[in-house]
Amino acid sequence: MAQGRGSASGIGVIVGITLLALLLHFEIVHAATYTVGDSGGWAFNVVNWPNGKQFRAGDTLIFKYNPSAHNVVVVDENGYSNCKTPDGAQVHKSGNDQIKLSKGQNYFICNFPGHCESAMKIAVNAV
Ligand SMILES: [Cu+2]
Repeated sequence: MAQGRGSASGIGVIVGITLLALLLHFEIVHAATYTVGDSGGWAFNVVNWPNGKQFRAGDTLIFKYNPSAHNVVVVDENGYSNCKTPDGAQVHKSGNDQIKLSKGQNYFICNFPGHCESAMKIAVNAV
């Protein structure tokens, strides 16, 4: 009797763990990772790279570049359009930065002099 109840709750635990694993797997499948610029990386003229792609909030962008030559700055729409770095902007400079997208527009520029003006910037809309 006691043994029967024990194995029944054992099955319940296994079913629970399986469901949890499926849910976690589902989450992983639905959060994508993109290398910005594909094989060219984060570089001049990367501006059109997001065109035609569908991004979701929680997706991760990986920015690969030589950190002595470039950086990645999180900016707002004005910063993106005018290549201006807002006060207190988040600056990434590892050369291999992983940044999660927020819902809505996400703007990134390289703020080394002249780089943003050379189309080293992207605007990514995440749904
Ligand atoms: Cu740069």
